[in-house]
Amino acid sequence: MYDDHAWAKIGFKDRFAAVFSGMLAVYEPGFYDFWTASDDGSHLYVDGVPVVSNGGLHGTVKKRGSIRLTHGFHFLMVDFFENGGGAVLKLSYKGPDTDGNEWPIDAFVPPGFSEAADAHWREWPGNACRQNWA
Ligand SMILES: [Ca+2]
Repeated sequence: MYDDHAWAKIGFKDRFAAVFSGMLAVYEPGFYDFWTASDDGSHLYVDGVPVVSNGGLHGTVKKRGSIRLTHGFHFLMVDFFENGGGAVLKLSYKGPDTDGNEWPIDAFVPPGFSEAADAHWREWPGNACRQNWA
């Protein structure tokens, strides 16, 4: 989960875009719900399929999408942009693996936010990119 504080900590304030990707392990196959809650817009793709469409300029809005997943690893990618004011990005999911509960997806966040983890994160190509909006 990234809020204003977390974004600022990695040097992102206003007017930037970021892309995060990672793998989600699915044990029980079936239908899974995914959510993004974001300020401003975001989109979530699972195995390249658009699942959550939460684009546009807005305060924190939470949107859901569903997809059927097989047992195994699935590739998640979320794009996000922030164009002023607050900045929030939260991901969550629910399905057979979560016993019907909505669980946060925080695997994209480096554990501990230590200086070393922050430095490693910044140097990891493709995980976060900065864009100048002239
Ligand atoms: Ca905003």
